[in-house]
Amino acid sequence: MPREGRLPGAAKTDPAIVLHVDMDCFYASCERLREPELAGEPVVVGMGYEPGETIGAVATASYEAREYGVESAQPISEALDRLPRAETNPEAAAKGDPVAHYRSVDHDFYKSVARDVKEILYELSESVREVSIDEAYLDVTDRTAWDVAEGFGRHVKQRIEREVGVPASVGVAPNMSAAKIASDHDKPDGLTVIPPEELRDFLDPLPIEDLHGVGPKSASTFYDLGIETIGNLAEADLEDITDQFGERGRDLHFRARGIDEREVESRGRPKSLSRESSFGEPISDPERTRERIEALARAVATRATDKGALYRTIGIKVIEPPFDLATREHSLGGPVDDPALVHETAQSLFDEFEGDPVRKLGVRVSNLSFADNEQAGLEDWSDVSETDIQDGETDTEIRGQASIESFNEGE
Ligand code: TTP
Ligand code: MG
Repeated sequence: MPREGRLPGAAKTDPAIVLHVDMDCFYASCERLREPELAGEPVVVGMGYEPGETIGAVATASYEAREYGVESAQPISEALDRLPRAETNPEAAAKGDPVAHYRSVDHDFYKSVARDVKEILYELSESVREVSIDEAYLDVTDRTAWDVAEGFGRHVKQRIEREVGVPASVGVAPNMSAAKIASDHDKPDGLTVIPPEELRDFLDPLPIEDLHGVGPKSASTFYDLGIETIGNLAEADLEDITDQFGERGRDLHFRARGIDEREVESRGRPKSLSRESSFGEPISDPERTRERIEALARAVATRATDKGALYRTIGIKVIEPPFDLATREHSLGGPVDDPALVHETAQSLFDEFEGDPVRKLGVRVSNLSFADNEQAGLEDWSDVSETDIQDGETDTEIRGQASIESFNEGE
């Protein structure tokens, strides 16, 4: 049976494994990196703040400082009311009264630390979506499997901690929206894994504000509608929600139901574009493999055309039972945008496997070049604010249509 919200056929694409990394109290953790004596101490990093002054706003506070009500965007003067400066209040510090260490934002230093973290992330996946200095999504579908996803997430955290020295929270889930919720779920130093079959049960009881894209304003509109949890939204009538929130409401409603078709795409130019899907049971019927190759080739070629990408190499990936992976590719004399050729080449590369039982098939174009020689045309939906979510939605629709068309085998 197709999963809720998916049209027949589209359900055959494997659930992705998406990992979201969000560094803990990032600027404060960076300060601790160069001043290890700040470990375990309340630390406040101020924007527009100069040492000894009371001007500026809190960029971030360590979790120890948050316990005293210090939070991002608060005026430094207010933070100082809650937590006086450690340096100028040695008696208070000696008595054990709460005090904090105040530091000014040093953006260049934080960027260099972030670069080291991102370098690790790029080693872990080809699809890394950076959304801010301390946050990124990774598609790790090809690097792990659900039954070992927790170990993989732990490995990511440990690598960052060991090689860079700053703590991260990691979420692993079948889509971007849920992965973001997962990384937030157990901060700091958290690791939350939500396998596909547990997604709805996980999301349902969470407060509606936990859904990314629901700020305080939207939350209060949701309360007015009697919607307090993500589960309430999932059960709500889609039309009521779009009446209130427009198209953005549609996205939120889908995400509440555990559906988010956005793909994790690296910013800038992709190195390759691929599409793969698996068969429930291994199949060897040439008619069915041919149909599937045609659908995958069409999906990949359409994406390339949409992005203005020309390709010089066309390849396939074949997984035979139990898990034997084979790849074949063919390089052309020059870059092309030729959907028929993608199909024809993929099929002829598959000829040697025809008749063998196949568990999974993929088609890839690589060696990409871009006709416009510009970054423009690549979607940029950085998923950080309530408005940005609308961009994501456009993309979802385009992708949604592509996959419905491509995988509509009527199974
Ligand atoms: P966040 O990831 O939002 O916050 P954080 O990493 O400090 O804390 P958390 O453990 O909850 O993830 O933002 C990353 C950095 O961006 C943060 O360290 C400082 C900066 N920032 C600001 O400068 N101003 C702000 O209002 C916020 C929210 C963040
Ligand atoms: Mg963070």
